[in-house]
Amino acid sequence: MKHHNETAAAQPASGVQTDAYWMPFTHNRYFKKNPGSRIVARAEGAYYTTADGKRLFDCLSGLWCCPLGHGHPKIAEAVARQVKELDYSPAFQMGHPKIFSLAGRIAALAPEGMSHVFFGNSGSEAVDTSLKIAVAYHRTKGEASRTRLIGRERGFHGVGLGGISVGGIAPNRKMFSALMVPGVDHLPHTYNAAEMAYSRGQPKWGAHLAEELERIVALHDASTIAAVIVEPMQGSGGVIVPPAGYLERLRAICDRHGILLIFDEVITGFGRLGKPFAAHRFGVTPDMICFAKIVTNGVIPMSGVIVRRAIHDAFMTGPDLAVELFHGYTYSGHPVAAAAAHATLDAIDEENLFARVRELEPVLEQAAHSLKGEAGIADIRNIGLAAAVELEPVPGDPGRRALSVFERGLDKGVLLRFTGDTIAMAPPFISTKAEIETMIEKLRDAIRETRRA
Ligand code: PXG
Repeated sequence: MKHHNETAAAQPASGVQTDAYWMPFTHNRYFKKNPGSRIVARAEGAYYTTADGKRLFDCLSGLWCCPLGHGHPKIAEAVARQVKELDYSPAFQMGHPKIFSLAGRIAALAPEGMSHVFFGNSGSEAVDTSLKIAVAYHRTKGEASRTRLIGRERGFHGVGLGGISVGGIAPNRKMFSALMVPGVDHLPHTYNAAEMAYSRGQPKWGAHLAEELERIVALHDASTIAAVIVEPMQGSGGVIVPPAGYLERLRAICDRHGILLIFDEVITGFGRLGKPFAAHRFGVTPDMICFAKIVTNGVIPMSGVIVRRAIHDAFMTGPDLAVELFHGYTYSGHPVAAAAAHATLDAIDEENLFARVRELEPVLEQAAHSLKGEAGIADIRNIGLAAAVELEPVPGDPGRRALSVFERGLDKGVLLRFTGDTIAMAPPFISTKAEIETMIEKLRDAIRETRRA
């Protein structure tokens, strides 16, 4: 009898046994005490259905990765067909047609001069790959002393050892400090509430912060620095938009000192800012672009690094039989991921989705900024189809306010994303104007209720 009761207690209404699964970036104990509407059963278009029967609007397009909507028929068919035709092909010393053509397609979408693509499976792998290529590149060029990597405060570059080293989010770093890549320095982040609160698009203040790179170069000497890596728009850090002129200055300083500039476009790549890449949106071409997420609409994991021709060519020396780069993953260029990516890029074209993002950007901007003046809001910012609402923390209890808003959102049919006390939204490209406005009205109600509670 006792045994029976214990089993019943551990078994939530959804019938899902939650114990064995150690959930990533999740308060496991709080979640498992009451999963409520947080077990997802199905998804279609811009909506999830939870195990307890709620319909939730997908305010962050999955985790920024499913902007074409769930269950996209073209992608689903391409994946099903590929599994039957060629489910796997060895990644090393072999290739398959779809991955060669996909590399060409992605290079063609990238800014002029970026010509070759190295594939991985996650954003974290793309980032670590780009850092390794940067250091190895300088070595092949006879500048083996260029090993230092420069990241930025508040940056998120995944959870690999390279990514957390150049990343700038303390909780992701502090437990692992002994494992950090040596010789890393950080630029200051560009957020300043006093100068840029409630900015729409790029803030006007802050381009001068790029000059901090000159100080870092002066301190360490350019001959020790391999690369600077930044997210053109910081996503996980809370939709922090680059000040006008800032990325241009970073580019100029890198050029002056022979330092490679890496854009981590895991979130911004493939249309989140209304152009293929943030590099296009901001008119700044880096030396490498990391991508992931949208490339397959989140259906099958895939990531990659796009490099300038000169970087690729620097490795293509020595005897023909030599392996030029000792790096790669079992699933680099997986055929099913390649099929999903081709179908995703086809659908983006056919549905004209980059233009759709540009159409929806002012809708989201208008709606999000209409929250200004609600009690308990500290800032609202937006660019492309992304926005963040920063809430004033409950004194002495950081994160509590956003969690309450998130939970009330679930009751109202919106799946919001919160980190700290920031609510981030990046709705699907296929959203309607009305859906975006409704999302914000539900957020407004959730914020008001939270204030009253
Ligand atoms: N770089 C950037 C810029 C990212 O945003 C990664 C690398 C790592 O990707 P993988 O595929 O290894 O997770 C990311 C991931 C959020 C959120 O809510 C953001 C990410 C992942 C999960 C949640 O902001 N970004």
